[in-house]
Amino acid sequence: MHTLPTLTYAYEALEPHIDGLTMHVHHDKHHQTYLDKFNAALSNYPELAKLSAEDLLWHFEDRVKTEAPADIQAALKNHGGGFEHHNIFWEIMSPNGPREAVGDLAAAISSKFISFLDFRTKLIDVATKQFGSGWAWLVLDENKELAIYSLPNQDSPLLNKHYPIMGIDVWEHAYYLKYQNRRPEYLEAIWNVLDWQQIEARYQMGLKKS
Ligand code: MN3
Repeated sequence: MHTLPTLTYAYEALEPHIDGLTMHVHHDKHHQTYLDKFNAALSNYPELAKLSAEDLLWHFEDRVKTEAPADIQAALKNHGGGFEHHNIFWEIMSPNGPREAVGDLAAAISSKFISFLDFRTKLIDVATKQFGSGWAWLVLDENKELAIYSLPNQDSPLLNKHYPIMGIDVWEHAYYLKYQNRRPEYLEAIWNVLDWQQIEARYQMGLKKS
């Protein structure tokens, strides 16, 4: 059984940028529901249940598609994606941490996107333009190159063996209580709570992932 991660900071710790009520509902209700449905979908597939959510999505083609029927595949993609994406989301935010890329990732971003500011502008742009629900991602692609794109719903970069370094949730549940329809304001505010030490750690993990 997969379990809900406990936040390493208080629900209110990201205020005023991300409010405590949104964090409560997002973590305790939305994330919990993805988890419950993910575990339910795995209940008759003990071999798949042994994989981490990351590995289950990473090995979707060679494991899930050969071991589970279509309806279970769909549930694992949607709820496994929803579960893992929120694990990442809580991990890459904190009340204090460097607010710009550090270490090897800082160098890689400068090399790929000219500057951190240019990268930030591009990521906000794809997040703004994602129609309806989804996520904007910074990933390591199959060539271990940085790439930016958005995906709808809980479709995961992991399904294409792209490693998610960081992602911004643009489902309305991520911002509607505080920002209502003003997604661009949320997409500006979130940079005040992204923890680039944690994101650097994910970058190092992504470089090693195979
Ligand atoms: Mn969400």
